[in-house]
Amino acid sequence: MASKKPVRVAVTGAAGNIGYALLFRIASGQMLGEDQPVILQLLEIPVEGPQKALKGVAMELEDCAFPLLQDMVLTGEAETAFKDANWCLLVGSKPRGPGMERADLLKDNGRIFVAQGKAIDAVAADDARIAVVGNPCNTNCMIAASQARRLTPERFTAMVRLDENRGRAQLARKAGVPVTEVSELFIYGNHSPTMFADFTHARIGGKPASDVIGDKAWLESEYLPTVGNRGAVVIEARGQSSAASAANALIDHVRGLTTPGAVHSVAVPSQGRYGFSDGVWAGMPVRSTAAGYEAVTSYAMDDFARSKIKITNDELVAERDTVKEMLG
Ligand code: NAX
Repeated sequence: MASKKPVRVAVTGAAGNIGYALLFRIASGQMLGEDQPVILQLLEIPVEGPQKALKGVAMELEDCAFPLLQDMVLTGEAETAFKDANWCLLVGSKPRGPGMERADLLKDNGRIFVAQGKAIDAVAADDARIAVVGNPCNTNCMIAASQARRLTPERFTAMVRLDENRGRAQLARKAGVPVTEVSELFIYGNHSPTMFADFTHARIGGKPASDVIGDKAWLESEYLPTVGNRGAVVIEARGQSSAASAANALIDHVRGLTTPGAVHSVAVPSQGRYGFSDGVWAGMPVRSTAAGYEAVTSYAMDDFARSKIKITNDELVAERDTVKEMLG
């Protein structure tokens, strides 16, 4: 059997924590399939420490002797990392430092995504798809997409899959059932504590989750903040932000987008769906197709859900206003 043409996967922030939990899974075939060869194109900031760390990660990848890993490119140049890339996984970004305002974080990271959006549009493959993880990921994704003239906005997605996975796990735990019993739990809006984990349409064992849980107050006042603040609680416990679970969610995000028929939460250009402002990238359910994906627009939202969507939309609009001079 002739082997498949390798897929080029560019990963930024490759020597970081998420990178370390991610690259080995991509190279072993967990993201794109066990018969799909890959070439990893790894970007780190062009200074000695991160570049040295990147070499160490590459040595470990080599030492795994993964049959699917055909080649690796290690670089500090975005144009080299994204050259002919079929997938661009934008993980690297600047962490929020002590005393740093959120607006400063938005602007500092915005500059990274302006440059990377331009580079991707210039050199990535015609079928390139982009997944943004680096925070604030919805707005960074919007900034990168706004630089593109060749690649369409729909190709740029941001990750809310970790939030979906967290939301499913918390519902399963409360109901005392395996996580596989939870379905139709989708994330709307921003990857931030304002996100809306829509329990109103979620199902447990095929029945409405709210009937199975039978505790509306818990769903509204405990469940939503638990899912929304989970990242902060993990940082508090671990002293570092979620890395393995974030890498796992990115594997799920890409696998979902490459599995026609899969329905899953992805932050996409909202196009005014579900009451989100046109032009922001908002989490919502999408159904993957052979050609890409289509948003699932069939869920009717009640007043409670609409009020939650308004809060997260207002935050996305405020973020967009903060970075408006960076939008190409
Ligand atoms: P780390 O600080 O461990 O790693 C980030 C790496 O990116 C560093 O090695 C750094 O040198 C590199 N980097 C910074 N700027 C770069 C640039 N311009 N080009 C290439 N590389 C660059 O962070 P890590 O824990 O790996 O998290 C990465 C990002 O994911 C952060 O922004 C984090 O906030 C975000 N997260 C997003 C999540 C989501 O669900 N969307 C959840 C997990 C995580 O918090």
